[in-house]
Amino acid sequence: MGVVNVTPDSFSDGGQFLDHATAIAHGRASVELGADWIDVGGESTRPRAEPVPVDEELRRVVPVVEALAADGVAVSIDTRKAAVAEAAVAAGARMINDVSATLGEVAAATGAGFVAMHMLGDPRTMQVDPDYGDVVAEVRDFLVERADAARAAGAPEVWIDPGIGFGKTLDHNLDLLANLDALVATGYPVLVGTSRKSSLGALAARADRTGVVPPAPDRLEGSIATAVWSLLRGAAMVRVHDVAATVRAIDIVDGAQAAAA
Ligand code: PMM
Repeated sequence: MGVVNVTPDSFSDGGQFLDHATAIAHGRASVELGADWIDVGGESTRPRAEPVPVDEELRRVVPVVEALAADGVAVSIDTRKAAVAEAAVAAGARMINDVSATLGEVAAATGAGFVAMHMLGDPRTMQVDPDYGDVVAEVRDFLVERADAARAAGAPEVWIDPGIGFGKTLDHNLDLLANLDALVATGYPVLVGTSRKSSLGALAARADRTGVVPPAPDRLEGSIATAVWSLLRGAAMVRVHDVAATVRAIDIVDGAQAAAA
């Protein structure tokens, strides 16, 4: 799943694709490079981000969804707002990617697929001392409850996502990645998004022993390593910014696995 953030302020690519034509071109290029889905979002959910008014979010995403869907691209809409999800599905989006995991009934009513992601609190406060007893069990139980509800309401296709970086410390994120099998065992297809996230910056700084945290666009090694790791541990899809490099890495590992079989 390739990311197209039509936002001025996303931590990973803010401002790069705010212009509709640039966003559409980036989505098309990502499909050419091997993305199966394009995830279009108009509201940054980075830590401490302020909410975007619904009219502004609609203005950002609907033309992009419409143009990509008209090309036959499988588009998901990354939103927490029912009105944006409905408008995006009307414009051709086939899946609602919801970091608040509250739009299961909208997915059911519109016939779109649904991604339920786990987040502790909301983006304004989620990184203020996140605390869990057992992060893996708590995230899994939350996701199963939301996914079951969406399925019972009639959503045709339901995914779960641990929400790496959404109200989690580095250790929480690593625990979730190490125990993805607990999510896979639920039977719901698992989506994982680690791409360019701050935990990868912290790990890169540790790994190269300089202590310098690379900026988001320079976290490629960690993004690819954790994408491949997630797929090997049973995730069905990864949400990434660097589509070409990730697809190449996946192809290489696929080839090695085929040779070993
Ligand atoms: N991460 C971001 C936004 N949306 N959706 C899902 N399902 N999973 C994620 O991990 C996720 C997401 C934040 O990253 P961005 O600002 O680069 O889009």
